[in-house]
Amino acid sequence: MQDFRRKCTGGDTMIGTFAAIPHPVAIEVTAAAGVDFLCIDWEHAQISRERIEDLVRAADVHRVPAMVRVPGHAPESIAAVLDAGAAGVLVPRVSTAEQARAAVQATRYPPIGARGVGPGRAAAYGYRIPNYLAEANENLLLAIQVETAEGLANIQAISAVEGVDVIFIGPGDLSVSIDAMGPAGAEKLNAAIEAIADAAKRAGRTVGIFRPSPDDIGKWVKSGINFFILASDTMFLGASVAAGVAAAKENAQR
Ligand code: 3PY
Ligand code: MG
Repeated sequence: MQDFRRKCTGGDTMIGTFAAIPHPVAIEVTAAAGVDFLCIDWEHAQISRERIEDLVRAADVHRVPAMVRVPGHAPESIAAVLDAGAAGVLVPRVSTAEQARAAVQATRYPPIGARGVGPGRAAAYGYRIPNYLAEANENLLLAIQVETAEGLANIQAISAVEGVDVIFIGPGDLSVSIDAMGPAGAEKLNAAIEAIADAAKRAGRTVGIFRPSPDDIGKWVKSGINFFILASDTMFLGASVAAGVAAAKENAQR
Protein backbone atom coordinates (compact mmCIF):
# COMPACT_ATOMS: atom_id res chain seq x y z
CA MET A 1 0.00 0.00 0.00
CA GLN A 2 2.73 2.47 1.02
CA ASP A 3 4.52 1.84 -2.26
CA PHE A 4 1.55 2.87 -4.44
CA ARG A 5 2.99 6.28 -5.33
CA ARG A 6 6.48 4.85 -5.81
CA LYS A 7 5.14 2.20 -8.23
CA CYS A 8 3.02 4.70 -10.20
CA THR A 9 5.89 7.14 -10.60
CA GLY A 10 8.57 4.46 -11.02
CA GLY A 11 7.34 3.13 -14.34
CA ASP A 12 5.31 0.08 -13.23
CA THR A 13 2.30 -0.58 -15.47
CA MET A 14 -0.66 0.05 -13.19
CA ILE A 15 -4.16 -1.19 -14.05
CA GLY A 16 -6.99 0.14 -11.93
CA THR A 17 -10.68 0.72 -12.43
CA PHE A 18 -13.27 3.27 -11.39
CA ALA A 19 -15.52 2.35 -8.48
CA ALA A 20 -18.92 3.87 -9.14
CA ILE A 21 -21.14 1.48 -7.18
CA PRO A 22 -21.49 3.06 -3.73
CA HIS A 23 -21.33 -0.16 -1.72
CA PRO A 24 -18.44 -1.87 0.12
CA VAL A 25 -19.40 -5.24 -1.41
CA ALA A 26 -18.68 -3.93 -4.91
CA ILE A 27 -15.34 -2.58 -3.66
CA GLU A 28 -14.43 -5.95 -2.11
CA VAL A 29 -15.40 -7.90 -5.24
CA THR A 30 -13.35 -5.57 -7.45
CA ALA A 31 -10.39 -5.44 -5.08
CA ALA A 32 -10.28 -9.25 -4.86
CA ALA A 33 -10.29 -9.51 -8.67
CA GLY A 34 -6.67 -8.41 -9.01
CA VAL A 35 -6.71 -4.67 -9.79
CA ASP A 36 -3.58 -2.72 -8.87
CA PHE A 37 -5.70 0.09 -7.44
CA LEU A 38 -9.22 1.50 -7.33
CA CYS A 39 -10.37 5.00 -8.12
CA ILE A 40 -13.60 5.84 -6.33
CA ASP A 41 -15.49 8.17 -8.66
CA TRP A 42 -16.94 11.00 -6.60
CA GLU A 43 -17.10 13.20 -9.72
CA HIS A 44 -19.56 11.18 -11.79
CA ALA A 45 -21.15 8.65 -9.39
CA GLN A 46 -23.69 9.37 -6.66
CA ILE A 47 -21.53 8.69 -3.61
CA SER A 48 -21.86 10.55 -0.32
CA ARG A 49 -18.84 11.88 1.53
CA GLU A 50 -19.47 9.57 4.49
CA ARG A 51 -19.80 6.53 2.22
CA ILE A 52 -16.41 7.30 0.61
CA GLU A 53 -14.71 6.54 3.93
CA ASP A 54 -16.48 3.15 4.07
CA LEU A 55 -15.42 2.37 0.50
CA VAL A 56 -11.77 3.21 1.27
CA ARG A 57 -12.05 1.02 4.38
CA ALA A 58 -13.37 -1.90 2.28
CA ALA A 59 -10.42 -1.56 -0.15
CA ASP A 60 -8.02 -1.49 2.81
CA VAL A 61 -9.32 -4.92 3.92
CA HIS A 62 -7.84 -6.29 0.67
CA ARG A 63 -4.76 -4.07 0.86
CA VAL A 64 -5.63 -2.50 -2.48
CA PRO A 65 -4.89 1.25 -2.70
CA ALA A 66 -8.05 3.32 -3.18
CA MET A 67 -7.69 6.82 -4.57
CA VAL A 68 -10.65 9.14 -5.12
CA ARG A 69 -11.64 11.28 -8.09
CA VAL A 70 -12.93 14.41 -6.41
CA PRO A 71 -15.88 16.35 -7.87
CA GLY A 72 -13.94 19.55 -8.60
CA HIS A 73 -11.04 21.65 -7.41
CA ALA A 74 -12.24 22.54 -3.90
CA PRO A 75 -9.44 21.99 -1.34
CA GLU A 76 -12.13 20.86 1.14
CA SER A 77 -13.03 17.86 -1.07
CA ILE A 78 -9.38 16.87 -1.45
CA ALA A 79 -8.80 17.16 2.30
CA ALA A 80 -11.95 15.16 3.06
CA VAL A 81 -10.97 12.11 1.00
CA LEU A 82 -7.34 12.17 2.13
CA ASP A 83 -8.43 12.44 5.77
CA ALA A 84 -10.65 9.39 5.10
CA GLY A 85 -7.51 7.45 4.18
CA ALA A 86 -7.49 7.61 0.38
CA ALA A 87 -4.20 6.64 -1.26
CA GLY A 88 -4.36 9.71 -3.48
CA VAL A 89 -6.60 11.97 -5.50
CA LEU A 90 -7.54 12.39 -9.13
CA VAL A 91 -8.48 16.01 -9.78
CA PRO A 92 -10.61 16.46 -12.91
CA ARG A 93 -10.59 19.24 -15.54
CA VAL A 94 -7.26 20.87 -14.73
CA SER A 95 -6.71 23.38 -17.53
CA THR A 96 -4.07 25.80 -16.21
CA ALA A 97 -0.80 25.65 -14.28
CA GLU A 98 -2.47 27.72 -11.55
CA GLN A 99 -5.15 25.03 -11.08
CA ALA A 100 -2.42 22.36 -10.98
CA ARG A 101 -0.53 24.34 -8.31
CA ALA A 102 -3.76 24.65 -6.28
CA ALA A 103 -4.17 20.85 -6.42
CA VAL A 104 -0.61 20.44 -5.09
CA GLN A 105 -1.32 22.93 -2.29
CA ALA A 106 -4.48 21.04 -1.28
CA THR A 107 -2.82 17.59 -1.39
CA ARG A 108 0.56 18.19 0.28
CA TYR A 109 1.33 19.31 3.82
CA PRO A 110 3.73 22.24 4.41
CA PRO A 111 6.39 23.05 3.40
CA ILE A 112 5.31 21.80 -0.05
CA GLY A 113 1.61 22.58 0.24
CA ALA A 114 -1.03 23.93 2.60
CA ARG A 115 -3.15 20.92 3.60
CA GLY A 116 -4.62 21.23 7.08
CA VAL A 117 -3.81 18.74 9.84
CA GLY A 118 -6.70 16.86 11.42
CA PRO A 119 -7.60 13.75 13.42
CA GLY A 120 -9.15 11.83 10.52
CA ARG A 121 -9.17 8.12 9.81
CA ALA A 122 -5.88 8.45 7.87
CA ALA A 123 -4.17 9.56 11.08
CA ALA A 124 -5.84 6.84 13.20
CA TYR A 125 -8.34 9.45 14.44
CA GLY A 126 -5.56 11.50 15.98
CA TYR A 127 -3.42 8.78 17.55
CA ARG A 128 -0.94 8.68 14.65
CA ILE A 129 -0.87 12.31 13.48
CA PRO A 130 2.97 12.63 13.70
CA ASN A 131 3.49 9.34 11.84
CA TYR A 132 0.96 10.28 9.14
CA LEU A 133 2.47 13.75 8.77
CA ALA A 134 5.91 12.25 8.32
CA GLU A 135 4.78 9.96 5.47
CA ALA A 136 1.85 11.62 3.70
CA ASN A 137 3.73 13.88 1.24
CA GLU A 138 5.89 10.92 0.25
CA ASN A 139 3.09 8.35 -0.09
CA LEU A 140 0.01 10.11 -1.46
CA LEU A 141 -0.49 10.15 -5.23
CA LEU A 142 -1.60 13.34 -6.94
CA ALA A 143 -3.03 12.78 -10.40
CA ILE A 144 -4.57 15.63 -12.36
CA GLN A 145 -6.75 15.27 -15.42
CA VAL A 146 -5.99 17.08 -18.64
CA GLU A 147 -9.17 16.82 -20.66
CA THR A 148 -10.00 20.22 -22.15
CA ALA A 149 -8.81 22.24 -25.14
CA GLU A 150 -7.42 24.80 -22.67
CA GLY A 151 -5.53 22.07 -20.81
CA LEU A 152 -4.09 20.80 -24.09
CA ALA A 153 -2.94 24.33 -24.98
CA ASN A 154 -1.35 24.75 -21.53
CA ILE A 155 0.14 21.26 -21.24
CA GLN A 156 3.77 22.37 -20.98
CA ALA A 157 3.08 24.80 -18.12
CA ILE A 158 0.81 22.26 -16.36
CA SER A 159 3.41 19.48 -16.69
CA ALA A 160 6.09 21.73 -15.19
CA VAL A 161 4.23 22.11 -11.87
CA GLU A 162 6.26 20.40 -9.12
CA GLY A 163 4.32 18.06 -6.87
CA VAL A 164 2.08 16.65 -9.60
CA ASP A 165 2.74 12.92 -10.00
CA VAL A 166 0.46 11.83 -12.84
CA ILE A 167 -0.97 13.69 -15.82
CA PHE A 168 -4.14 11.70 -16.54
CA ILE A 169 -5.83 12.06 -19.90
CA GLY A 170 -9.63 11.98 -20.05
CA PRO A 171 -10.36 11.08 -23.68
CA GLY A 172 -14.13 11.49 -23.33
CA ASP A 173 -14.09 15.11 -22.20
CA LEU A 174 -11.10 15.88 -24.40
CA SER A 175 -12.90 14.61 -27.52
CA VAL A 176 -15.90 16.84 -26.76
CA SER A 177 -13.75 19.85 -25.91
CA ILE A 178 -11.60 19.71 -29.06
CA ASP A 179 -14.45 18.59 -31.32
CA ALA A 180 -13.01 15.16 -32.07
CA MET A 181 -15.87 12.82 -31.24
CA GLY A 182 -16.58 9.44 -32.80
CA PRO A 183 -14.65 7.62 -35.53
CA ALA A 184 -14.35 10.84 -37.58
CA GLY A 185 -12.43 12.51 -34.77
CA ALA A 186 -10.17 9.57 -33.88
CA GLU A 187 -7.06 10.88 -35.63
CA LYS A 188 -7.37 14.34 -34.07
CA LEU A 189 -8.02 12.84 -30.63
CA ASN A 190 -5.06 10.46 -30.86
CA ALA A 191 -2.78 13.34 -31.90
CA ALA A 192 -3.95 15.36 -28.88
CA ILE A 193 -3.37 12.38 -26.55
CA GLU A 194 0.14 11.89 -27.97
CA ALA A 195 0.89 15.62 -27.55
CA ILE A 196 -0.19 15.55 -23.90
CA ALA A 197 1.73 12.33 -23.21
CA ASP A 198 4.92 13.68 -24.86
CA ALA A 199 4.89 16.96 -22.94
CA ALA A 200 4.14 15.24 -19.63
CA LYS A 201 6.89 12.65 -20.14
CA ARG A 202 9.44 15.33 -21.09
CA ALA A 203 8.64 17.07 -17.78
CA GLY A 204 9.24 13.79 -15.92
CA ARG A 205 5.60 13.09 -15.08
CA THR A 206 3.89 9.73 -15.15
CA VAL A 207 1.20 9.61 -17.84
CA GLY A 208 -2.19 8.00 -17.32
CA ILE A 209 -5.32 7.53 -19.37
CA PHE A 210 -8.84 6.17 -19.11
CA ARG A 211 -9.60 3.24 -21.41
CA PRO A 212 -13.08 1.75 -21.72
CA SER A 213 -11.67 -1.60 -22.89
CA PRO A 214 -8.37 -3.47 -22.48
CA ASP A 215 -7.88 -3.92 -26.25
CA ASP A 216 -5.48 -1.05 -26.93
CA ILE A 217 -3.57 -0.87 -23.63
CA GLY A 218 -0.40 -2.25 -25.32
CA LYS A 219 -0.49 0.50 -27.93
CA TRP A 220 -0.61 3.19 -25.24
CA VAL A 221 2.15 1.52 -23.20
CA LYS A 222 4.34 1.91 -26.30
CA SER A 223 3.49 5.65 -26.24
CA GLY A 224 4.91 5.86 -22.71
CA ILE A 225 1.65 5.66 -20.76
CA ASN A 226 1.80 3.39 -17.72
CA PHE A 227 -1.12 4.36 -15.46
CA PHE A 228 -4.48 3.06 -16.66
CA ILE A 229 -7.99 3.33 -15.30
CA LEU A 230 -9.82 0.58 -17.13
CA ALA A 231 -13.60 1.02 -17.36
CA SER A 232 -15.56 0.89 -14.08
CA ASP A 233 -17.35 -1.59 -11.86
CA THR A 234 -20.66 -0.58 -13.46
CA MET A 235 -19.25 -1.04 -16.98
CA PHE A 236 -17.77 -4.46 -16.12
CA LEU A 237 -21.06 -5.52 -14.53
CA GLY A 238 -23.13 -4.39 -17.51
CA ALA A 239 -20.80 -6.02 -20.08
CA SER A 240 -20.68 -9.27 -18.14
CA VAL A 241 -24.48 -9.48 -17.71
CA ALA A 242 -25.02 -8.63 -21.39
CA ALA A 243 -22.54 -11.29 -22.53
CA GLY A 244 -24.00 -13.94 -20.19
CA VAL A 245 -27.60 -13.31 -21.23
CA ALA A 246 -26.68 -13.24 -24.94
CA ALA A 247 -24.78 -16.54 -24.59
CA ALA A 248 -27.70 -18.15 -22.70
CA LYS A 249 -30.17 -17.04 -25.37
CA GLU A 250 -27.96 -18.37 -28.13
CA ASN A 251 -27.53 -21.64 -26.23
CA ALA A 252 -31.31 -21.93 -25.80
CA GLN A 253 -31.75 -22.02 -29.61
CA ARG A 254 -29.54 -25.09 -30.01
C1 3PY B 1 -12.93 11.33 -19.57
O1 3PY B 1 -12.72 10.52 -20.49
O2 3PY B 1 -13.39 12.47 -19.74
C2 3PY B 1 -12.63 10.94 -18.22
O3 3PY B 1 -12.72 11.75 -17.33
C3 3PY B 1 -12.25 9.53 -18.01
O4 3PY B 1 -11.84 9.28 -16.76
MG1 MG C 1 -13.70 13.53 -17.80
